[in-house]
Amino acid sequence: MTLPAQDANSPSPQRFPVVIVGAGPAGLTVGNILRAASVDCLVLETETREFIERRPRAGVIEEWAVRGLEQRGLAENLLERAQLHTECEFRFEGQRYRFPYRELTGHHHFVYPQPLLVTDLVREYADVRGGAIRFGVRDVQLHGLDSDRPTVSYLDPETGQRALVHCEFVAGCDGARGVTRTVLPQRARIARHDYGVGWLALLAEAPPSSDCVVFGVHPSGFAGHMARSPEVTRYYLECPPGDDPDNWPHERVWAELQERLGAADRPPLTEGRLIEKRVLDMHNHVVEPMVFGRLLLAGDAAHLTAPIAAKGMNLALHDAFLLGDGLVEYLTRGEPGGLNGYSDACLGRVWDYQEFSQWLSEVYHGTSSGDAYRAGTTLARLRRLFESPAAAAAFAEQYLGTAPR
Ligand code: RFL
Repeated sequence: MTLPAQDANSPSPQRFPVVIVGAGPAGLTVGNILRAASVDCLVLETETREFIERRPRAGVIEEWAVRGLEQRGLAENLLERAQLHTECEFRFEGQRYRFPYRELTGHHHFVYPQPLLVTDLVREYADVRGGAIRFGVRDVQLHGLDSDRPTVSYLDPETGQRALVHCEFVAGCDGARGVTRTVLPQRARIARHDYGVGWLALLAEAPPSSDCVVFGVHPSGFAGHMARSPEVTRYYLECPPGDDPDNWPHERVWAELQERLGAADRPPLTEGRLIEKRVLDMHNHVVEPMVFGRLLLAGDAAHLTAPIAAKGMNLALHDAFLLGDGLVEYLTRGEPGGLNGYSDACLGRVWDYQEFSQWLSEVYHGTSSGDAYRAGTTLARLRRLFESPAAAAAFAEQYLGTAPR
């Protein structure tokens, strides 16, 4: 039975069939799918709308994810504005090697900054589909998740009062540091992997220095170059985990990028002001299963994937499609199949991407590990990509997320 929705501003307890905790790509996509089927839901978000519309993060979106957004009426701006990426380049031992994945497979990547996607999703959810959303909430608490009538409460930023919401399902889409992670029962299995490296994540006010993504595999450490727009480029530099960004002044950053991404036949990188500089420790985790009573996890709340393989937002969207569709089937037609199979259907792709991330991490970090044996096998792996069509095809399938499943 579906509970009738109420006004989110009402002081008395509110009722929504679904409460979605977190307005990232996962939560907003679930919300949009529910609203398209006229299922009421309430999204609770700790940050402001302006903040989530500007928070810089992902850029690379896989083709199947874009098609999934398109089928749900959520990709109009993306399809108009995203860049298509068809090749990437590896640089090692002073040489550069192009990997033309569209030529090999017929598939490409889309590049569309995450803040633009979030802006599109929040506008469609709140302004077009009339979805309820509360920004700036504090101290979200979840209760009765093992019952079929859970409740969610939060501190309302305007009144300072605790607001109570009755619901049937809670979608935990609040990222890797949200509240839903903290209420998991003991039966939750959390698998963790620490790569033991950090990445200095940089955004530079500088035009891209290559027409494709570039991966520099260098004895001093990995470096990455990714166009974000004609004016802004994302760069990464491998660094010790927990390093202080202040250890990386402008001159040091650019000297390391020039060295690690250098190639004999290429001019130096175009330098510019650094507008973001933060150290990310590379670690992953997976929560299994992704469903506990009436709490259903999606996206980074269930599985954190370090940006090594640019997969996190893609997985968040995959979960959100399955969760949104499953909730609609159940709440509008009483069919539980999608929800019952939700966790297993997500985890197949999650583990596949985790494995690729681990494989790629060795390629990126092996030569700088200080271990001559790992450095040798890393270079053998890299050369194989450009010498063996079978190795190239296998890499392309993982890189593009096109493996049959
Ligand atoms: P998000 O985006 O973290 O959204 C969660 C939302 O929940 C809110 N929140 C709460 N709300 C209510 N109550 C609470 N207690 C709450 N606690 C938190 C947060 O404010 C936030 O708005 O999770 P979601 O939706 O699962 O999406 C995941 C993606 O954001 C993430 O996987 C990607 O950004 C990862 N990632 C990349 N993924 C890709 O697929 N391709 C890429 O190219 C790519 N590049 C990246 C990345 C992540 C990066 N960083 C910063 C880790 C590059 C970087 C640098």
